[in-house]
Amino acid sequence: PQTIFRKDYTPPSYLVETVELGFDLDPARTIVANRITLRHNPDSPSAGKGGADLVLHGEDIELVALRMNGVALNPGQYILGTNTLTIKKAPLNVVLEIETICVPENNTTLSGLYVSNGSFYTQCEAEGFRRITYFPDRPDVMAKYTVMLRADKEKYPVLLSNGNLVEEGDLDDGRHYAKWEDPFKKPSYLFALVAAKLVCQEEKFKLADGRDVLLQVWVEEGNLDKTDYAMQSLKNSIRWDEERWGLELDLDRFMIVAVGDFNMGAMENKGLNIFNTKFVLANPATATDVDYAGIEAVVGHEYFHNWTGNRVTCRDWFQLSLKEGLTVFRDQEFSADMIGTASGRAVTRIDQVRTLRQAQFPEDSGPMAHPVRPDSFVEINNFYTVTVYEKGAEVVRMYQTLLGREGFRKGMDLYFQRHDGQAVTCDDFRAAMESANGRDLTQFERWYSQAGTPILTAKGEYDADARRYVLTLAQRCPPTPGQPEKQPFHIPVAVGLLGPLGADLPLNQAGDTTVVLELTEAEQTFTFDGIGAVPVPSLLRDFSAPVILEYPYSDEDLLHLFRHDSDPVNRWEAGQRLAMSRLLKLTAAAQRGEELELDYTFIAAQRALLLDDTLDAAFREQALILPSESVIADQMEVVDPHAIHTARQFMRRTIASVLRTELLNAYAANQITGPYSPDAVSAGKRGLKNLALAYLLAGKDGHAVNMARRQFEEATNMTDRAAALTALIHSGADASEQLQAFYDQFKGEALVVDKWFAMQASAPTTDVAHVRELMGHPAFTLKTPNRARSLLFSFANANPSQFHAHDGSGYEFWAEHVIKLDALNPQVASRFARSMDRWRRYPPALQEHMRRALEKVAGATKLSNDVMEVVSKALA
Ligand code: BAL
Ligand code: ZN
Repeated sequence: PQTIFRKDYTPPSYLVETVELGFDLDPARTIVANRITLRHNPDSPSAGKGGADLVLHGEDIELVALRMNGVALNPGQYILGTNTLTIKKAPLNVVLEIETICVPENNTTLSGLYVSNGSFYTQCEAEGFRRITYFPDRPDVMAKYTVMLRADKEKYPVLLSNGNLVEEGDLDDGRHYAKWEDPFKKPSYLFALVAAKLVCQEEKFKLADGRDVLLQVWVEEGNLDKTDYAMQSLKNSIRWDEERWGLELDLDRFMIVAVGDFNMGAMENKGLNIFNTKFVLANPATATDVDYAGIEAVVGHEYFHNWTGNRVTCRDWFQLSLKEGLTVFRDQEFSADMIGTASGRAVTRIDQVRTLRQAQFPEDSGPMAHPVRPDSFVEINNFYTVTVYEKGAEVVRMYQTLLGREGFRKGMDLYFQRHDGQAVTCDDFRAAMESANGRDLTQFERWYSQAGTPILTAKGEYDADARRYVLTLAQRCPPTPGQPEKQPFHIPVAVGLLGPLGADLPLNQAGDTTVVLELTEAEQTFTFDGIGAVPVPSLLRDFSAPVILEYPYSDEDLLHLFRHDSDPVNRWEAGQRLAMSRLLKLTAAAQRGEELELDYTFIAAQRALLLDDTLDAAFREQALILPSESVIADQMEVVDPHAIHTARQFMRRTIASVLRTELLNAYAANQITGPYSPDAVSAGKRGLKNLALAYLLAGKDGHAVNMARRQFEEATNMTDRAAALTALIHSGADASEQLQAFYDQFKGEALVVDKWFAMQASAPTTDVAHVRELMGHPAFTLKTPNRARSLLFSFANANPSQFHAHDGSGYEFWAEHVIKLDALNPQVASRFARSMDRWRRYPPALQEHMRRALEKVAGATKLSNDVMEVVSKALA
């Protein structure tokens, strides 16, 4: 496979002015008529040469006819490559008429035009449009689109595309048509169509400028009762974008469509967002609090792309984080603002930190490590990563931390002013931030160009006579593939100092109790005067930079921070550090076969937290969740998944038995009566209650089993029902009756069946044989990504002690299914392939099994570029 490099970017030879697409939709044979007007790009390298080669992309489509400027071209006048169509020495102005055929019903890749449950949907980002028609399929070619859809009226009563509906009517052969016009120029990756049997919830909505817009949420019949939250989230998103950023909806109509077969979470096609059902459908009976929060975030995310992604798009795919990092940051801020309280914001921030540690830090130190703005790729679909998205969002957040909210907003305003309607780069974004604030952010660029998680070390010295505290900060960043040496980053480090009684000390004349230090060198010292007693530093408040912080905290320091830090994120962090140090010791003891013991200090701190009614339930829940097995694994030189599991289970069991009374009280005190509401306070209470239940079950408490069974039966919402069932299964209690009842009740709800598979796949008692058995269940299919993820991914990523079985059977299972999935859907297969990224961190015996499994995949015939890139980088 060919590697594509960022440094090789050249502007397109031809620009497209208009695109007129005609679709005769038929699952077995869809005819696409495409009329494009192009003109030679005066800014391309071929300028002034009287024309150039016109190269169009195309994949898996059959060319039927080709005309240029009204004249049919015969095969001698163009070159049909595997995935390109080239017209040599084309004139400066070209009208191309291209007719192609594709077969949507055979398209299991879910990229391009495909069929899901009998209806047509598209997915074009990143390079799916070329699977629909020949086109210069790159984001810097922006054009205006008109789309005519024709299809059988009974089977496909709803015909949707981007922009505004300008005409519709019947044809004489049982078919009908709809014509759509998108008034805005867009890159081809934002094209979409839907031809389906759907119903919608719709509403007129008034924008800030007084215009009325039509909002629609389209779903399959029978799901209309699950669209309220998506609609509410859409309205909240529109309002929030107006209020926080002054950005208004630019279309008369905005549509969301839910589809059951979808590779990603959702897609921001202009005016026609297509969503995985997972991020649209919810009612209290089928969706959990986490699902509701996901819907709010993803509806927001896709809507916010309308400005950050669509109006201003990416010049090339290396710039993906320009739109994704920024839009994740925007959706994070949206979710936080929707909660409103400072403690609620902190809980969302803790969740973000957890995701970074769980997924991004490991990526940054593994074989697929890449900068937020990658320098090369084989398959762009492999770069829709936690680094580009979540670390990218951290990079955007750091601008705001460095420039302040107002300064950041000025930068955003200037970015839109300069680049509306353009395809630009991460450097353009940085330049807008610089110009709007009169700041030099040259060094900040390294966050885009250097991969790896920086390690920040801190040392404090207190001089009692001088009443002075000196903080020394140093940074280093480990090597990553292709980047052996790193230059210092520009790191905002938010710092507070806690006095002996736990109060924040004033840090300057102005009395600020948190200051943002800017670390730009390999090492720097910062001095605080007027400090009356030896302080405990609260470093990296609100997780002000995506780094690993090393500071020689004593247990006393951590307990002090855990009890008193005014920054809730660092309060949580202190608890995680206390837990982690013990988990690592317990893991080592388990490896040596010693008896395990947990000190009372730690449990006492947990007890105090559990009893502290001044804290929100949501925060207490976060603070009681122990670091996950994979986060513990990340702290170990050589990972022992079995010892980690033993240690963590021991800790949960011990907490459960010592704090039984407190947990029972928390369970009782956080019951909610009345109708279900997904608001943060209620969700927090359910979260704490259900965590208490899971602990009690982990403690092998017979009474807890009955409590969980009762909760399962009496639950009035999915959050409580699924939590009870999961806790039962994961504790090893007999839950066969409940599992069957759950399945019988919800077998018609695909998203709930996904949960049913996932909770079993992630149970520590579920081994490979059991997973294979579950694959034989009539409800299982590899073809639907959500279903494949619910069973296979959950097993490989959320059940480490079984996936890493000593005999290598987990890895054999992995190899077999990477290959099977790849034949259907390379994007999904390649995600699954990444479960083996960290194989070199395991003991030699496991490594040997893993290497064999990787080699088996690498040696498979007809492997996609997607999977090939992942496994070859893993083996390199
Ligand atoms: N652009 C792909 C899906 C998303 O990030 O919204
Ligand atoms: Zn996005």
